[in-house]
Amino acid sequence: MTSTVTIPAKPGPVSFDLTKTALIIIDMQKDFLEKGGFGESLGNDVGKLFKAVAPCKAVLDACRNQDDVLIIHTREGHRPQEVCISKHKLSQTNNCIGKAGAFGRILIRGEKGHDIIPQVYPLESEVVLDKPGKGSFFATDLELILRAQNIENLIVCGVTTEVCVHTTVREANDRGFHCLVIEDACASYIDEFHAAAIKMVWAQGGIFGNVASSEELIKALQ
Ligand code: C5J
Repeated sequence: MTSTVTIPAKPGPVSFDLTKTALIIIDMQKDFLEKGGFGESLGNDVGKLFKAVAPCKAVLDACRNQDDVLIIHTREGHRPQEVCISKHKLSQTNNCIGKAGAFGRILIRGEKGHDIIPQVYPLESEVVLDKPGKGSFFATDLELILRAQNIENLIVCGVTTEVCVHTTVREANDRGFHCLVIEDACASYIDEFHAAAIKMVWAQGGIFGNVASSEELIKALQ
């Protein structure tokens, strides 16, 4: 039985063997999507990210229906002892990390705001990856997991498009993984950054990967 699906995408269609494919959902955490968290403390309108929630959930459900697709959720955050945030201390505006917010200490592991929003909450069987940086490969065992599971392709959703999604796609591309970014299942606080980041993925012959809509992916999986 073949498990290969072809998905219409930019700049051209992609064929993925689902046994070698993982869905990676980036940082769909309260700290980025809800008021009182990290995103809002940087002055962003967190409501902007909500348009990605329904497409992200639809993609997650479609992948859950495929027994073969490995599902990974990432969470950006730091240890309660704040020993792993030196990079953020370099920034004048990111210094809210560790401070008390509406959902506990901002962007700290174990706090309410660090957790994933209920709409796309991980199942026990799914991988949850805590990362201290923007990229999902930096200081995590993601590459080990993907290589051990013979994964070659990544379907990528989440927030924010130009920061953690893009950094992860760039890291993955350099490691030889084929990324398919789901445009409407990603979002940014800044509309033009989302548009530019998406175009950067598929432009120049798909320099970082391919881009499809959630509808295109879900139809191909049916
Ligand atoms: C940011 C992220 N924007 N998940 N993190 O700091 O994109």
